[in-house]
Amino acid sequence: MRIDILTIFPEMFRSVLDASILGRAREQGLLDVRLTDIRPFSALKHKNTDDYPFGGGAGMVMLAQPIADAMASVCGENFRGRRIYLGPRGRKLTTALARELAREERLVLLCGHYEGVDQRALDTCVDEEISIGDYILTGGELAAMVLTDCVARFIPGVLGSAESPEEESFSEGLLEYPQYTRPREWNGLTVPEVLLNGDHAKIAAWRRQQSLLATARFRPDLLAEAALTPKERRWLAEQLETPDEETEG
Ligand code: 21W
Repeated sequence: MRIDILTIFPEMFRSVLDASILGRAREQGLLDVRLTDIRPFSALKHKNTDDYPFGGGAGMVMLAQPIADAMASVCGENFRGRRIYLGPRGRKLTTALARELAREERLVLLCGHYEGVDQRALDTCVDEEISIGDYILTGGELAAMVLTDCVARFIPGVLGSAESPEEESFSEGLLEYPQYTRPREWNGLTVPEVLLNGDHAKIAAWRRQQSLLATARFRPDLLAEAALTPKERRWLAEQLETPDEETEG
């Protein structure tokens, strides 16, 4: 997949794109991320990319012209893919949306900065607006990195076979079970006995129970939609009635 990122701060992206799984995916040619600095596209003498808002008010608004020209330069004639503006009014990014975007040939991500972008650029140059959550950032760059990271995980081959995206948190609508690694005892704290005995059926059952309990405790809103068997629902209701009971092992 190719992802073009249009921004006035391309330098913000380097370490994120080079490190870890994104870095490996790019080395393997599974992901081709191209950064385009919007500023050189400005037709103004001083290469300005923003101006004061008509009608007054605080902050600056990004000019339509440099954005439209930068967009045209990366999209060319027969563009196939989705042109996305990262903005606080957009459709919320979810696992389902990331999975959907990962099937595209190309994505173009437009990052606004300061107070926003001239509406005419949004009306003519982008297909959709996506938000990463209900809080205010200083610009779309961090959101573009979040979206790139989240989408990349669903590109076939990006995750090793040991780390399939399906098995992870939210995929079944439940939170994850707690994890432990060596040493078996650390600062007087031990690892749950069930994980040390090699009984894989028992371990799977314990992890499932822990996922159910964690979800009930931290994100009870998720339980309504989660794929629980009737037996699991009864078991969980029982646990919540008698919360002190020992469930380990
Ligand atoms: C902050 C843009 C505030 C616009 C009147 C009309 C991208 C983001 C962003 C930003 C405003 C995302 C105004 C979650 C985010 C982003 C910067 C509002 C003022 N006054 N996801 N408009 N949260 N934020 N403009 O902030 O660019 S994705």
